[in-house]
Amino acid sequence: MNDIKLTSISTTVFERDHALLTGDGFVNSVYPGWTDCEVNVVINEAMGAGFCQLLVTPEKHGILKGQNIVTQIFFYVVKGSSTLQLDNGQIETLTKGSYAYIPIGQSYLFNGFEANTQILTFHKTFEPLEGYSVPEIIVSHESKVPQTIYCDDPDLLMQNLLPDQEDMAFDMAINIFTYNPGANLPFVETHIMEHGLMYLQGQGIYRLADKWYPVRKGDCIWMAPYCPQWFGALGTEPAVYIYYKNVNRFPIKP
Ligand code: UGY
Ligand code: MN
Repeated sequence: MNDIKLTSISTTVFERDHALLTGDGFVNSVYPGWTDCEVNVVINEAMGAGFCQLLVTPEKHGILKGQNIVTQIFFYVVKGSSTLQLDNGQIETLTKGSYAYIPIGQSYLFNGFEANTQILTFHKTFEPLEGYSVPEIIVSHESKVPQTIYCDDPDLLMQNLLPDQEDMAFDMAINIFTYNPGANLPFVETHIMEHGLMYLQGQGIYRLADKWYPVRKGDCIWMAPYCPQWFGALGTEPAVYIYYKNVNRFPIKP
């Protein structure tokens, strides 16, 4: 029998208040200043989001270069490695699990990529807060960030990659959430904050609004403000995702 390929099948879902982006529908875009790389705009204002989430796959000689004027960028190395050069001439080597937060007013230059490097980025227009200055650059690695117990459940472990809870200057949080096998969110969350996330490991079931989706490593999700959300981990290894959340700014401007 002939092997018939059904090209009309996709696991991607797009709803008014959430989306599941599994990568099967990605079509490359171009990002000015980023050369010799595949850029997938996974989440963007065009779909109703208040931020952007990109997945970048650079060639070895690719370059990601830019200057942040009104939009801050968080870079996370999903796999591979690269070099990052900052405004002050400082040069950093980033490996899997490394991250760099580049605030407004700063430029960046990533190059020297290892083969098959993949970089996840979150972009948010910075909202200044009276009495606070713009945050500083942060370059670190997830292994340096302690895991804390979430909602009194020792099987739910949270890492805050940015110091948004100690410093109101930050208007975005980027966290890594680890669920031990069988662990789940203790209730269906419904909140003003928005999320963009990517699975780094494992699998489970995500409830978004009134729908239930199987999710696994590599999948990305957008959750609009007030989208009811719940996750339960399945399988034998921990389920891990990195996610964005807008924080520290009351939605009504003074
Ligand atoms: O921080 C959060 O709101 C997080 N608990 N939400 C989520 O994982 N969907
Ligand atoms: Mn949430």
